[in-house]
Amino acid sequence: MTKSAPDALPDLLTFCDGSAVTSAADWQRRREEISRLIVNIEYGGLPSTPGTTSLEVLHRARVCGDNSPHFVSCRVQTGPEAPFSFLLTLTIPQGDGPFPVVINGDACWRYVTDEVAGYVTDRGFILAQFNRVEIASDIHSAARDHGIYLAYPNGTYGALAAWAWGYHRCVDALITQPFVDPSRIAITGHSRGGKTVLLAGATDDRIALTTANNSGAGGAGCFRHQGPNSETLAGICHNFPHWFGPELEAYGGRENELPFDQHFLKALHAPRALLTMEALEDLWANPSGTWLTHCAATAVYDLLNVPDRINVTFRDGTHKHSPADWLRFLDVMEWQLCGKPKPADLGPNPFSG
Ligand code: GTR
Repeated sequence: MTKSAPDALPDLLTFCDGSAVTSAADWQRRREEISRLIVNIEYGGLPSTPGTTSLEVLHRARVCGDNSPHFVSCRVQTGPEAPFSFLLTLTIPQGDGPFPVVINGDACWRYVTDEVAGYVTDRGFILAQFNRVEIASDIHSAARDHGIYLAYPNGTYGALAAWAWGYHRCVDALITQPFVDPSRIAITGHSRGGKTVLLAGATDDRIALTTANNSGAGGAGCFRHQGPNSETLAGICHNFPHWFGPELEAYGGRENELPFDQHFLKALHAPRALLTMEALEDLWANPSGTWLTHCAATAVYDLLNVPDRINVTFRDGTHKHSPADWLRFLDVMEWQLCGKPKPADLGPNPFSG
């Protein structure tokens, strides 16, 4: 599975000064240490939080006919010092709510078909979609001369952090709305969008469930353990330098010197619900390394007595965010946030046991 055994992963339950984390109160302090390390070194920090965020409704229509969900186009607007805005579309089920919400920022990929949107509203959930590249471009050579970089010029944050900030602003705006249940907000994204939601969920306690699909390197995948044909730290920094902060690249080939690995990012979600979804033929996304970060992060969920809140699923097949993935995610959301029973089938796991 590995070319050579990786050094042990950095211990989540030991403070930087060597003392042990033994209680939930300790974990809150350790969480701050961990958050500073990984968010700053890997992602270049986050853009600052605006003083205000508002939601302006621009258009409202029925999806198809009188009894169908509402399709609402909105603008998320930050202010007052650093005005920046982007579009958010809401597909809202019939009824008065308040409804749980699923936020997805991958509108640039258009894989959320009408069928998938219907799956979300059929469960009684709002689907909230935005296009993360409105916030920061995903062109590889992108200079910091556009979008959020103009409104929030300070810092060294990369595009993943800028996109994660977009999720945070959607949450700001949505929780002010009477038709939204602020205690049941889920976020989901695929691949680079999965890396984004892991960072967004790790840094915002208002998000009750984070689901990253096939997120790989810089997401759920382990830097120290490279499964066959998986993406390396050096490779991803070379090909996508604009995604990360400037410090990460130096760890290419020196992964064992990183003061974290991706189990830190996962553990930052605890005790909130986390689901990472992997595909067994998506070797580039390092499914076996994802299993390692999952196992390591469970230590924190166990400490907090919520072992069921962290889950990983594997399915056959390749890299995609398929309708079947959405159905599995929605089953887990109903389990984690709505009191429904645990789904009977979470897929095969060739790595356990
Ligand atoms: C790949 C990249 C992966 C993953 C993927 C995607 O080319 O190497 O890390 O993010 O793109 O986002 O589709």
